[in-house]
Amino acid sequence: MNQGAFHRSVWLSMATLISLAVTGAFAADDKPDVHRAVAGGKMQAGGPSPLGDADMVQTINPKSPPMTKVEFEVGKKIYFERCAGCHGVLRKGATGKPLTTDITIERGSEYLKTFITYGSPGGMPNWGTSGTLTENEVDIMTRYVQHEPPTPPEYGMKEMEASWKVYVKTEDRPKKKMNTLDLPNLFSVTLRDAGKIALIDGASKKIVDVINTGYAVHISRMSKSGRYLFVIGRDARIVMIDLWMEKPAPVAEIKVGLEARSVETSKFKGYEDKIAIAGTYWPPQYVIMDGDTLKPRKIVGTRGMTSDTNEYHPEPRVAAIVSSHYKPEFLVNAKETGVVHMVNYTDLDNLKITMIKTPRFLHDGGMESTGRYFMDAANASDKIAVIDTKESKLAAVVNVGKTPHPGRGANFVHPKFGPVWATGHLGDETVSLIGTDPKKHPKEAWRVVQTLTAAGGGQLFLKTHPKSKNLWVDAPLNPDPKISQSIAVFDINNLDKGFELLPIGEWAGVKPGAKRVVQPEYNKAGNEVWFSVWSGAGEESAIVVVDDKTRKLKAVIKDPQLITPTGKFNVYNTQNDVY
Ligand code: DHE
Repeated sequence: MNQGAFHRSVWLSMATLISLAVTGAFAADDKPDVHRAVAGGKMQAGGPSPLGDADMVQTINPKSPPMTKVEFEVGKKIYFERCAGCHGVLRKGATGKPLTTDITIERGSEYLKTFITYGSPGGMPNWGTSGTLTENEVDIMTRYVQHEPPTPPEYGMKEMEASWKVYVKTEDRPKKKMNTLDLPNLFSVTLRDAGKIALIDGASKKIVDVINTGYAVHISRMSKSGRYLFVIGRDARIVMIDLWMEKPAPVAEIKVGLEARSVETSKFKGYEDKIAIAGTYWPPQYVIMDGDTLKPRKIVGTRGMTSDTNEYHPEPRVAAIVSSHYKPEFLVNAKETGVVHMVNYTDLDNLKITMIKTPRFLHDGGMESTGRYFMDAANASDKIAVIDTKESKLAAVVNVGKTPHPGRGANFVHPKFGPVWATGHLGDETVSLIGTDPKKHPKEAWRVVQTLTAAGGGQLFLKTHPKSKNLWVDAPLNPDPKISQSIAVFDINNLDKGFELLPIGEWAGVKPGAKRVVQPEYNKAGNEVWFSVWSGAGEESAIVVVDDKTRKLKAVIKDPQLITPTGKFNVYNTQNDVY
């Protein structure tokens, strides 16, 4: 194994292990119980999939080892809680290997049991020896994966319409802002395990409101005008909040599927706030909605052929969605097929979609500084696809480190190479800087111009601001608490000097806990950076605010309501793609 591959497997398996070590979701006794699989209240890195609760049919295959209905239900629950994220709902494989019955039955029970118990250097966690699964549960999983994968139900227009609620009709909403909040400097903070978001005022650092949103809330996005806030949870519930109301409150909501991660709204001139879109992991599809009410208008499935081998994939999950500034289009990542759907939203009856071929396993990404090129991470392919939103085509594919995970990435002007966009990596300690100016710096464009060494692998997000000289890189999934509880900060004008490691978790002054430092986010002025100090649901968490210029502690936001804060979305920066 080369050094990079070694690092990757160590980081990935270690990252999963910490999450399992702190999860402790399974009690010591051996009795199978569907409900014990729920991670209730304890900490998890990835969120458990809500699909485990969906009704599915057990198919009996005479070649598979027998299992009772109860055992099958336990297996299903554990599979969706623990395995589906990597191996896929239908077990076709993604980050993890395929586990279809043609493979598993041939491998046989003994082989599978060893694998599940001890894990593998390739990233499979040691579910048995870590104590996460009991011996009996390992046995159940060994048999479960030799049965046909049950398929969760479809979810179409009928179900969406039945879930759709408008709390305040468009005509009954305020015609102007009715509160004194400084909206551009308001933050929407994900309170993941509480199923809520907190609105926090940027200047006073006070919680203005806490709003129920959905199970394992994932991201917030802003409408182009800065008025509407869209929040989506893993349960695919979208809550649309009107920030102009006297007290910001939900005005509409909908459940768009059984499991989801992404929501976005139209940003092209003339279409501001008009259209919304959400993508789902299950069913594999996206839905276009009215931007003011969330009324579902058009559903598009992503099932289809893979970009490289042209094989049918039944489950291309929808990962990041971004809104074009150059055309009335959304860019939708179909993860497993490696296809970006550029969806023109001007005529939903005669829908035009440009299908862009990219490497497979698209996950997250963001715009470079001009807003023309979408820098799109194909994470398990270790590549960044560059999509030209003006020409609607692939501009380049850039090889980066192991498992890039940029969030939306970070844009700054490199003192030597001009404008660059940066991504960190889950699988190694590097940060790749890619040149993004094909006009003035053609030699550097779409090339890694410099690779920085940050504190360690397990990075999730990095951030800077047009007014800042700092690049902040987190590593919340690093196995070493010294690293996961700190932030690495680079001086953009002196990148060769290396990073300074700031002990943000310690600065938070919270009670013992995982204290993972996650997702730097700037205030509107670009002179403060906010970090979540993320501990378990029953533990104390906080938000730490650092002065960008001095890199000194400015404030700690603590409140019993701040349960598992993770993502933070400054209204102005999110609205205008400032990152
Ligand atoms: Fe995320 C963004 C998927 C786990 C915090 N996450 C995204 C996006 C996707 C995604 C597809 C991009 C959305 C977009 O731009 O439209 N996340 C997933 C997963 O599939 C994964 C790996 C596993 C899971 O079970 O969900 C996962 N994510 C997590 C976490 O465990 C994090 C750290 C904590 C949490 O809140 O759950 C987490 N993800 C975030 C955040 C963003 C995000 C904060 C938005 C970053 C930004 O700056 O835009």
